[in-house]
Amino acid sequence: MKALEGIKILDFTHVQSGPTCTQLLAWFGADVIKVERPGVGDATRKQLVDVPGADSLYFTMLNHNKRSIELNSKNETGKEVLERLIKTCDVLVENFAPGALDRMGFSWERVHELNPRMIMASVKGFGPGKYEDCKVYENVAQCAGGSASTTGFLDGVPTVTGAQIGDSGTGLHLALGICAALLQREKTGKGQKVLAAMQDGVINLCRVKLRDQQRLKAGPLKEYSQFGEGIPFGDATPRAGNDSGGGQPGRILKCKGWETDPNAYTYFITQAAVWEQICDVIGKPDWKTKEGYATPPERLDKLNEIFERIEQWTMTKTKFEVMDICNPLNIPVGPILSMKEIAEDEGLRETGTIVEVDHPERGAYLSVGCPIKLSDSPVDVVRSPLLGEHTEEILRDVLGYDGDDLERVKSSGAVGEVKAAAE
Ligand code: CAO
Repeated sequence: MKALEGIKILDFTHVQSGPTCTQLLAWFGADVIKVERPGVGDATRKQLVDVPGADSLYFTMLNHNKRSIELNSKNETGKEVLERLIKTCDVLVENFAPGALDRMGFSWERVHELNPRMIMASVKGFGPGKYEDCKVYENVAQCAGGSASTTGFLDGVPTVTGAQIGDSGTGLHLALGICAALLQREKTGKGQKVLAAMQDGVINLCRVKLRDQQRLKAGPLKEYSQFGEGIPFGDATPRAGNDSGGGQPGRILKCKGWETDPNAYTYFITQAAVWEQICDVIGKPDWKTKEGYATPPERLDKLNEIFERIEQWTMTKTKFEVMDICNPLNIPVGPILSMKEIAEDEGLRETGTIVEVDHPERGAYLSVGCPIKLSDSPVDVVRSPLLGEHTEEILRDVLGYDGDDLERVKSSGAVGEVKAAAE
């Protein structure tokens, strides 16, 4: 038994934001039917190709545990099949450019008319307003959502982050909205529209920076390094390098080997509660009681000096030794792990966060498994479907086409070249 068993998702998503959402729903047990354009499919299948002829990692890593049906939703028979899918499924998820679904003839009104219980969930770049018609990709959302202006160093340009907060972050928001709408439907019997705009999702994740924007009115942000450096604040939340986003000052510090290893660094947090332990570890026991160092507010204008001293110590240790020494003392630190180290991490493999998946075209590859663990709904990561792999299976078993009717649909050109039904 899986958490979302029995829920059918009509997955009209492509690229990253929508597919991350439906992949999560699939991992929670929903039957996710991915609708793809015949002969073409999700554009990411053939983007960033590393194994010629095989679906790319971009696609395979975002589309596990789904079934694929090839369907031309603009062709008459295709529309008929799509209508049947809408009547059969619980949720339609899409992240087309604004208006694309309406142009296909499947507005919310039409979908609701066909199936009043259906939940229609969309990712768009922007919510209603002057930008609602714009197409949006990840970095546009990071920029329009306040992330880029607050990421990077004070003397550098706005910077985007490697974490795909605009795409995968919005996919997460949408998945939560869908689960909430499914719960509400239990009580009302009615579907509803769910919208997750990428700009809104990024703003949500940048909440602490909007907090700081308002705190600026009360004076300089004293926990920002620039305060101790005597650099005046402007009228907007500045970029703060690797300063911690909260009330406990933190920095990225060099560790042993930093001269040759770009990831020989640790994040070190001078949490107030363990200040005494920190002073002992770095060989500055006098700072425990020294005036100007003993309490957190006194230390705010001396963060550069304090972190330089801590770094003298961390540079004598590897990032893992720093972890081994500080953890038993409750000092919060974290090694900067490279993607190579993450890929090789045995602990992450054991928890299923990193999984090895086999694929008929590309062989074994690594992927990120479900990051949310439900104790009564275990996740088995199943490889992504080949384009149209389940077309016949879905037409027959989900939609009930058979005999002449099935042949009519198969020969109509609406569903591409139909492969034999999977066993
Ligand atoms: N059968 C027939 N036509 C299909 C189809 C199918 N199965 N699936 C898609 N299409 C059509 C659409 O109807 C659309 O046609 P029209 O433009 O004639 O209406 C066309 O394919 C292209 O769809 P699109 O505009 O969504 O795709 P794009 O590549 O031009 O734009 C993107 C991509 C991501 C910029 C845009 O979809 C978008 O802004 N989406 C919303 C925001 C979003 O999710 N961004 C994140 C992307 S990265 O995760």
